[in-house]
This record gives sequence, C-alpha cells and structure tokens, in this order.
Amino acid sequence: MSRSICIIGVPLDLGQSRRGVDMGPAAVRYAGLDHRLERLGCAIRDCGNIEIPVRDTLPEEGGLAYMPAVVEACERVYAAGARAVEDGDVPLFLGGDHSIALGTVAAAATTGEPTGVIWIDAHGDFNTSETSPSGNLHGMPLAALTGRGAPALTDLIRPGRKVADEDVVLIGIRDLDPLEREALKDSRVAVYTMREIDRRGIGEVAEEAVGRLSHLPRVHVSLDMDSLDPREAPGVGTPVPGGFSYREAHLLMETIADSVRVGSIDVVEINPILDERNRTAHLAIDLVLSGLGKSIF
Ligand SMILES: [Mn+2]
Repeated sequence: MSRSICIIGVPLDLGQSRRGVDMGPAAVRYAGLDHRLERLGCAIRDCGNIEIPVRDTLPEEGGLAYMPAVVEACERVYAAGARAVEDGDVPLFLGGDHSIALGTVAAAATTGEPTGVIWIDAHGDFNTSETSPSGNLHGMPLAALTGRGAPALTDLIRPGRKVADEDVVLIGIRDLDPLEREALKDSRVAVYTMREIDRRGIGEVAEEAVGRLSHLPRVHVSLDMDSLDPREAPGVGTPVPGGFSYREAHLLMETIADSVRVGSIDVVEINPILDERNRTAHLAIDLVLSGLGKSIF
C-alpha cells in the first residue's frame, strides 16, 4: 500500500431537493479521513473543496433549472480530478450529491483508456430529463455518462459518452423509476439488484460483478451511501429500506480492492443533518479504506 490520494471535497447540493449534503465533505474530514488513510500507508494531499454556488443565492426552482449551475460545478470537479489523475494520484471525491459524478467520472476517464465504473447505489441514477419524475439531477448522472439525455450533460467536458455500457456495473439496486427500468433493460449495463444479492449472497455477486471489469486498466468506484441499509447509514438524503448490511458493504469493497485497479473513488450523498452522531461519515471512511485495500488479516 503506497498510493498517493488526493482528497477533493465537492459540497454540491443542487442535484436534489433536501438540504444538508453540501456538508458531506466536512463531516467526512471531521471523522478523521486523513489520519486513517495515512495509517493505511497512503500519502495524502487534501486539495480542499471545489467552489460551488450556495443554494440560497440561486432562484428557488430547483430540479432541471439547476442544470447550468451543476454543469459549471462539474467542470471544476473535472479540472481538479483530471489534474490528480495526470499526477498519478488517486482522486477521492467527497460529495455532495451524486450529480458530482458527471465531473468525477469524466476525470477518471481523462486518460482515454477504457475506464470501468462500479456504481454502488439503491437507485439506478439512469434517468434523463424526459424520464425523471422529479427532475432532480442526482438521478441522471449514469445515463449521461453513458451518452443518454440532455446534451448539456452528455457533452460535458468532451462530446459523447465517457464510459461504455459494458464497462459499467450497478450494484445494490432496489428502487427504479418505470422508464428508468426500461432504459436499463435496453442497455448493456450490468445490473445487480438486492433481490439477486439476497438470493445468491454478496460474495458470489461481488466477484461476478467486479470480475466483469478486471480486464480494464482502471476502474472508478462511485459509492452512494444510500446503497447501505438506513439502519447502518441513516445520514443519507434518499434512504431506501433493504440495503447492504455493514459486512455486505465491506465484502463488496474488499472484493473490489482485490480484483481491479481502483483509480478514483467518489463517496456521495452523506447528509449530516439526518445522521446520528456522524456515523454515516465514519462508515464511509471504513468502506473507502476497504476499497483501497485495508484487510482484516
Ligand atoms: Mn446515486
């Protein structure tokens, strides 16, 4: 373990409607992120936070009306992330809501090599502005990154998709909108639902899912904390019952560390206002460490 990690805070809360996820980066730093990464043997550089417009300074419409502000923020996220990738560092992005992935995955794929994406989430995040019931942008990043939806999102940084369908796996899914479900079924994205994980066990599913990407030179891990059961991670904006247990989430991250080359990581949707004594932020750090190779024995 001698990896160099660049911490990039992204206090973006414009992709969804509940307040509080903008405090995610502070909560994770306060929970001791840098010390715990250092103990793992990583070299740490904290690059601070990306500048994000304060929600209260914008008109109150929300939803799609925030697309220009989210795009502009994600261009800055991309710039910071691409610099880290070019320096040979592993960018660790602290959200913010999941719309930050429009910038983080573009940065992960900036080398032009095929880039795998492991998207760990209760939701599909595969809506477009046409299919989304809410218009919230945090439900759209994976669609846009694979080339679907509004050109302002699909052509962010450079025209067209940032990752190929077959290089994306979605794990932990238990809440899809009707048209989103159809779009996923029509795609070549591999989807592993909680039902399948209940039936086959996370060990087998994680090995199969992650194994799909083991031939790729680099993999981006996008960890939405709402993939966990709300009993484990109460501090998230969009909780859905029936998620990962503590050990299931760790085994998934450990399998990732064993099987692919993790080039960049997001940890998103932590909402300290809804949390209990910052335990969701502590859990997020535990899981990031497992994804970077921390093992029990
Ligand atoms: Mn998500």
